Amino acid sequence: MFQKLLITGAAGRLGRHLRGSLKPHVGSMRLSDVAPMAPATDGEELVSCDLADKRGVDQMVAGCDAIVHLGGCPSELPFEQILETNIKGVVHIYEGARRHQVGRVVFASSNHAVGFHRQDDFLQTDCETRPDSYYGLSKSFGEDVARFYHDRYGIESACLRIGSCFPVPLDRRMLHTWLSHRDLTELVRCCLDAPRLGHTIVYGISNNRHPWWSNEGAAHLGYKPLDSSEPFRALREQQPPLDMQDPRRMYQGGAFVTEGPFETGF
Ligand code: NAI
Ligand code: 15L
Repeated sequence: MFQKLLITGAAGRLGRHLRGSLKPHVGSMRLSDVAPMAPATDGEELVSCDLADKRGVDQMVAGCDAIVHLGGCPSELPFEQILETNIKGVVHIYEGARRHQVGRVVFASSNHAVGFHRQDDFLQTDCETRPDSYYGLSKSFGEDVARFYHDRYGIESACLRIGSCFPVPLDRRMLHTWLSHRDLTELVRCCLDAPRLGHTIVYGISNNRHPWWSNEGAAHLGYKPLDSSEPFRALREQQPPLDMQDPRRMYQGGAFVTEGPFETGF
């Protein structure tokens, strides 16, 4: 069991959930965000920190022995914003891990690292990345940062290509991509408990009936999802389907493949 787990993005949707659900699995937690967080309870410590601030991140990481890195922009934005939060942020986290001998990082990557694969493709964990946005590029970059810090410094990582982690699937696409909160916890717990992690890529999905992704390549984690999007099928199929030629229906990334361009910085 890790003695002090750092969770970044702890004020966010997934962070708030994992803050509660991971508690029994770790000694104590350091919770960090730029946004306000609920007051600390037993075994918790709060640190306000901008991921773009290298020195601040370095201090935040000191004294932790594992990191769950959720912080950053969760959707498409102009490049300059993605650069500050997601791209600099992930490098600062791994630099902190290197400097303070943190052995294990769980990185919230995203399905948008592979979002320009077609919806009729079935992807393995070692498929080509095909980012669908600046956001997707930042996640694909983060996966490469994780690989570099493993090859060079031996820091172990799990890069979670999370599908759609919401209380329930919200639309037809999410019948394929949904990850329940309970399965998210189980997946992160498996990544923290695995005796050997190396550099692992794993899809964050529940046991959905028609998935686009296989976790065969990450079987060593022992992740066994308990939930499925199937009970929501009838409800979500009441929504009208998109046209077959609509890029949001052709590609796995859905609406992300059509976001932008952002005319900034000219
Ligand atoms: P969220 O937006 O609710 O949480 C992200 C948190 O990061 C926020 O609390 C925000 O204040 C913080 N943050 C943003 N910029 C920051 C900065 N510069 N410095 C410090 N903190 C900063 O997003 P959510 O849904 O909880 O996602 C968490 C992570 O999981 C994100 O990295 C997202 O890309 C990833 N993810 C989430 C999916 C989902 O379905 N919720 C799907 C795929 C990936
Ligand atoms: C993501 O990466 C986003 O963070 C999340 O808000 C959803 O949009 C999700 O992907 C998705 O693809 O449904």
